[in-house]
Amino acid sequence: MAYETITVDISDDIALITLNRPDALNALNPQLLSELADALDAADTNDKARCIILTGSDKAFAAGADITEMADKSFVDVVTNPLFGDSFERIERIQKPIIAAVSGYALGGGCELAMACDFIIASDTAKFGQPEINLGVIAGLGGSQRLTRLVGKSKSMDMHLTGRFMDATEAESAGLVSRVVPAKKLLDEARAAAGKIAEKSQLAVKAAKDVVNRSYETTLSEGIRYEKAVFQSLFATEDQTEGMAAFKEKREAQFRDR
Ligand code: DAK
Repeated sequence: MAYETITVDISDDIALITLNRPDALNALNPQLLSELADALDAADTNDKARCIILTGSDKAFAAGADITEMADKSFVDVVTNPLFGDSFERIERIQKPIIAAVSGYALGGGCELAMACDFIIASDTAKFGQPEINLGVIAGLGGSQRLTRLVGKSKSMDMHLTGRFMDATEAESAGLVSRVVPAKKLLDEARAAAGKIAEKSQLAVKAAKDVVNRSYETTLSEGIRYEKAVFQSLFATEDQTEGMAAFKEKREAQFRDR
């Protein structure tokens, strides 16, 4: 499919989706989010993609929702015609792992998009923030909920109330990102991580994503109960038999996603 605001490259079992509105620092608008949701849906059902990387440019992962397209909206406009339709919800429903590879600015909706991915690998130039307060509004794509769960109330409040940016070092120590790498190595590192994931049984990968995400939605005891049931279900797969046999035989497992 031809996209105008993103590019998609599928190779080596990895779908690399790059946000591509350079003139606006990849600001999110309805077209971009809709194309992104379409591309993610396509990758989710494409056997050639076993892991997805979402990235932007060196200067910006995404500098937020497009302010110029929002500026003239009224309360009635945003209530009756939600800016992004159901695109963000579609992105949140993707089953394959999505790694956000973030360089430069990830602000407002851009930070929220990165957090909606499964984990974030940041370059040492990355800057995260929820600066909507500077525009007289607040986060609108889950930032108040996801950032708070990731970094705790104090730092989340700080970010949302002052609008300050967090650099990559702070983001790593706060738990917002999983690792920080030199900017030049960002995509290599993301590809290496995606490659590792692509080698695994995709049944186990899907299950792991599912149970970790469940921890955000439920109590500890219910989450543990759910994890146990999903764990047990994997003993119905050939990949469990193969994975454990390979360990015993001291060889690499050959997973077949069955
Ligand atoms: N929107 C539109 N254009 C943007 C943009 C944005 N968010 N961010 C940058 N640009 C544009 C700039 O206007 C500029 O365009 P030209 O003037 O060249 O035409 C170009 O990108 C380069 O930006 P700068 O010249 O400003 O570059 P600098 O290096 O000087 O500064 C910056 C980089 C990232 C610090 C600065 O651009 C900046 O502060 N940008 C705005 C960051 C921001 O406030 N982000 C939060 C946006 S509000 C919703 C849910 C969620 C949301 C909305 C609705 N619903 C559910 C309905 C989310 C809201 C937000 O994200």
